Amino acid sequence: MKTALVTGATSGIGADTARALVKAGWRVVATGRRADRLADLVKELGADNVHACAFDVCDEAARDEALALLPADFAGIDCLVNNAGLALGTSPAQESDLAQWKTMIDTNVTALVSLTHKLLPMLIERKGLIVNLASVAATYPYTGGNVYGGTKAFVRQFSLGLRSDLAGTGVRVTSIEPGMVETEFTVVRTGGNQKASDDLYQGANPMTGADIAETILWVASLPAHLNINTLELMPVSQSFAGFKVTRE
Ligand code: NDP
Ligand code: 8X3
Repeated sequence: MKTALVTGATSGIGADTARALVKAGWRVVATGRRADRLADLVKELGADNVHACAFDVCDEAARDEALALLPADFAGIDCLVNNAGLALGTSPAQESDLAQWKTMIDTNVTALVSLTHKLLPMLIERKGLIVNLASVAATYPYTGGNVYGGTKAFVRQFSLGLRSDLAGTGVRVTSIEPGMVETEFTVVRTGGNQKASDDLYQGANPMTGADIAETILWVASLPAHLNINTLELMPVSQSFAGFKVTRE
């Protein structure tokens, strides 16, 4: 039985990834700040299958303390799903809040890099898999995406760099790059505005957390000689717009 550590398993893509992996026979270490949500997940999926590990990914000491207490059955990590992340704000750069920018960088970049660095020796030993949640925002800029898009471009390029460095180790690395997925993402981004979130997804038939979870499970289930480098997904309703031209 293999074990995956999924960050951000208290909602959205992470929670559904934990569900999909457990259904396919994996053990899951589920992490996130909201301990009550993790407890619900353990209740739903079973304590033999899921171990809850509540910590803020930005707090390395708390993370290390929690991971040091993993029971033996969950202590060997074969797959790291770096999913915890967020966007804050949709303002143009010149009107953005620096504190929000720093929180996105701390969470989406620094914490992801730090956890990856911590688990790399074990992942190499076990010829494991790293799945990083980037975004279409890594590749396609949009107004108000500024630092969020920058963090996701980092995640994408870091994933590809890891592939280069890990050549010969048997460790696989995949950057998953979704477009619009209806989760708590937009509620968080708008500071708790459920209506803004509902309006965004209304009539758009967005992807679901389960759609992305099934994709992650597929990546994790491929034969050991096969690596998906990057995988970009969108709902059919989402596509590309043209360049913007401002005129004098
Ligand atoms: P959700 O808001 O539903 O889930 C985000 C998860 O990240 C939560 O479990 C949250 O847990 C966790 N998280 C955030 N900050 C921290 C922190 N400091 N410490 C620990 N956990 C944290 O959003 P999604 O499921 O949509 O997002 C998951 C990933 O997918 C993100 O990286 C996002 O950027 C990416 N993504 C999302 C898309 C979308 O359209 N929804 C599209 C492309 C990529 P808690 O609050 O309990 O700590
Ligand atoms: C989230 C997708 O398009 O809102 O990563 O940036 S988008």
